[in-house]
Amino acid sequence: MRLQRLQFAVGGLLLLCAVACTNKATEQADAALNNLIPKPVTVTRTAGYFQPDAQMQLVVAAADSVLLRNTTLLSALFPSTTFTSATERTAGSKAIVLQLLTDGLPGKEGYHLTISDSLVQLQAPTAAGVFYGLQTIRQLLPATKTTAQPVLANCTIQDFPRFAIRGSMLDVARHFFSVADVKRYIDLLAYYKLNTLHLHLSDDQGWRIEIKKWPRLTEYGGSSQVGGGAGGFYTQEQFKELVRYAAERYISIIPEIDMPGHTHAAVAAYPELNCNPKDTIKGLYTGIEVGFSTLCTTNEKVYGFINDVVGEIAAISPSPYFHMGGDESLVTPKDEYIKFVNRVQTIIQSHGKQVIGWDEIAQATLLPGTIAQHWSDTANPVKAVAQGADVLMSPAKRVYMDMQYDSTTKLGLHWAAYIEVDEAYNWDPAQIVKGVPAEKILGVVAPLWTETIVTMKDIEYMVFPRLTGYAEIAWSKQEGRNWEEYKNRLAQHAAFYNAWGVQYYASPKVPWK
Ligand code: NGO
Repeated sequence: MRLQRLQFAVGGLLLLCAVACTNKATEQADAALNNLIPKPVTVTRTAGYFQPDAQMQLVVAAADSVLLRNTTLLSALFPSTTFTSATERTAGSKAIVLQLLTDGLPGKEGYHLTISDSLVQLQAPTAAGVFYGLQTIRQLLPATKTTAQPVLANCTIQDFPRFAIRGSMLDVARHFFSVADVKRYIDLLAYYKLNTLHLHLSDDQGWRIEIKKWPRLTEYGGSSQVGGGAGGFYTQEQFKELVRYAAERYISIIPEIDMPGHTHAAVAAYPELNCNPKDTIKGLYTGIEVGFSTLCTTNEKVYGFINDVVGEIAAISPSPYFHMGGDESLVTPKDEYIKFVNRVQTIIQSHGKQVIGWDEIAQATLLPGTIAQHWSDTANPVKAVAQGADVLMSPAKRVYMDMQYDSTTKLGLHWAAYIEVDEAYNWDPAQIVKGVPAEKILGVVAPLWTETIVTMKDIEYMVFPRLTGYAEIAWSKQEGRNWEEYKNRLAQHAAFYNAWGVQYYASPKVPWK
């Protein structure tokens, strides 16, 4: 009798937990559906929940190796014992089905996700679209993997990005960051459906990529950084590894070699590239002034050098783009600067790449396909558009993640603005420069310049949570986007930051839970 009562009590407790735990799981599932970032184009809640069981199947066409690779990501999200892989769903079993399907799906990066009691169906025209759908599923699940089965709220989601290029720029020249740091950065970009990492690979303080024909660029030019630390560089093999790692996450790396200005490290390594009386600095430069260096644009040897550099990088970089910098060449005479940009565009194109440059390049004659990246002077992107060029949006006042949040921020600079999290979110790329309409905007890239940024933790603090908002600006439609609604969704993303150990800035403007 006693034993019976005890069994009854234990059974009751278990039942209670089952109910309470399920309630917690369904509450989590409902909240997650409302807190997606970037916000999908449409989300329709339908009745019920998908509750995985022990026989759950993961269904994907075995012939498709890229899709198969995507599934490893998915298996990692659920407690490991639950998946059996199949090419066809067993009738009646619970399943997650990934499908490549072109019919009726919007845009090549879009996806369609339907969740019902027994089926999660993810369809997309490309493996990239499937990957973005998987990121949505990731956000629908608890940020920290538990041993209990998670629950998904039934729904239909239609989604596709607003802009083609959605990314971040990382300056690895002012301070060098290891391959491991860059990989972690790539992982964080992927979670928010960003598809571009622009690497700023050279500047006055350091040259960060091996060029076999010009070895002193890295041996000497890469051996220091701001403040005089050891610096560093990527070998071509390491660069390829970064490209591969990023590509698995549908992120493409755009390499930038900044020229003709921002080149002190190169001319320190090879003084014959210099004819600039104003660059009187002996040896390597470890300060943070800008605008004092230039390649000797009238010296033929310089163009041979550029051809070698672009050629070696183009050969290991699958991106269709090569970024030539072109900003703040303050000591290059203007007519020489224009001739230089005109000529370097042809060199880059001869290596099969489309040119990107900071917005100053719009003063030159842009070749068809050349893209201007707007950061400062609004006259420049207007000039670019007048020449038929597309524009990337990186306006310093809004998206420079090296700008301090407010006057109490210890890291960063504030020459362009203080950018609190709401300021970072509340703008429309199509409204930022009169004369540059949405159709001419190829994308949004949020740069992190690293004059004051030394460690991965520093990176994280300046980047998050602002980059989460930039990802939404680049992906989601403008209509209906507003800070008051967004800040509540953002608050929930602390769970992801915490799960990943991201040291984010806990802005007082966000109602963190
Ligand atoms: C400017 C400058 C960079 C600095 C950055 C600091 C551009 C395109 N050139 O942006 O060299 O690092 O500001 O905020």
